[in-house]
Amino acid sequence: MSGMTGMTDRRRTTEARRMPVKTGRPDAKGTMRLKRISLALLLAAAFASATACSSAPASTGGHEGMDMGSSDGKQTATSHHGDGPDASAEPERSGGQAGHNGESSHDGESGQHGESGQHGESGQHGESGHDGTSGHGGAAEAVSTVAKWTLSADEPQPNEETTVTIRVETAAGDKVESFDINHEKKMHLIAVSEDLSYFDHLHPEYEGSGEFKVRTKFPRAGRYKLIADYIPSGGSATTNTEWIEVAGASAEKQAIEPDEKLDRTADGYRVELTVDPLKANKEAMLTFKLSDASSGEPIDDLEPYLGAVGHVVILSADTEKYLHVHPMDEDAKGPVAEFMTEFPESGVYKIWGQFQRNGKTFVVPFTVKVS
Ligand SMILES: [Cu+2]
Repeated sequence: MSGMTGMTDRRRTTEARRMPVKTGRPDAKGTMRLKRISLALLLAAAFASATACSSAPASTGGHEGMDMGSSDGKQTATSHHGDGPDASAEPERSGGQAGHNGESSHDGESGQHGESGQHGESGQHGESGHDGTSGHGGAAEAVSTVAKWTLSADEPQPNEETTVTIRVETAAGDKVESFDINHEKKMHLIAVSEDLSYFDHLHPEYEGSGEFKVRTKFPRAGRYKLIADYIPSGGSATTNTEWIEVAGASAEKQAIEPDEKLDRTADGYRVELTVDPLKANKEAMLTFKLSDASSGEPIDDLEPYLGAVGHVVILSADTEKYLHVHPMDEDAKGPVAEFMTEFPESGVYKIWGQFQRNGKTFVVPFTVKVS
């Protein structure tokens, strides 16, 4: 845990900039926002590491940009594209935001859920990350923000309720009061164990003055990565990440191996996934097909969850690349749900599909190897 607080101090300040190209610099905590350009660009950008504007519009900009690889992991570039269809609609916008439409407001909820990672809720939103505040040419004023993370315990214990507080400020340390609702929430928080065996999707509650809180439990000792997605009003979709450490002897990490077959059963549902193509830097269609695990009947009455038929979160095996994807048709009900995305580079990725039916959300994980 030292991590958390320690970092705060070192965070550097970055001011909001309006340069045309933003760099994906992780301001301190790795805030990066991507602007949403087209899907493809976005993605590419997100992960390309520094690129200049000219070369890639969405580029992550600068140098400091996304090095996602940074050891402290703080910066994740997220990209979310995901929101499929509209992605291209708002070129100047920042990543994620555009995509979502469905936001209604509820913010409030928050919270919590679970611990188990398994069902988290889902929500999504996407944003992306670079910092780009305004982006290219954007005329809008952009707000560049950072997150300061605090845990209720210096050393959270496994399975013990822990409150995570995320304070969003401008890079200069000023308060940020207002956040856009994205997929029904002001903030979406993804928590994963380092080996990606644990996944949760939480919605911290906004308490005003830029502060969000959520209570959760981390099931085992070891490191967890927390990824907060939000849109400061007037700014663009932002992703801030933080590593935390849960006390105790770490259990053995599970290897992150690609699934032999993208067909699995969870919560009584059989879910078959196809990814076409499983290649980096190409638009890839993720198609989930759901049926009742026992009867084989197709599931055609999925319910919207956070404004869409499903939400997909994708992380590279090293946790550095984070994609948040929304369905092509948010109003679909199954048995098929399609999502368009683009893997930024080859490698192993874990994909969590989140759906809701009969008032209950469920999560189905898959691991793929992208060539
Ligand atoms: Cu969410």
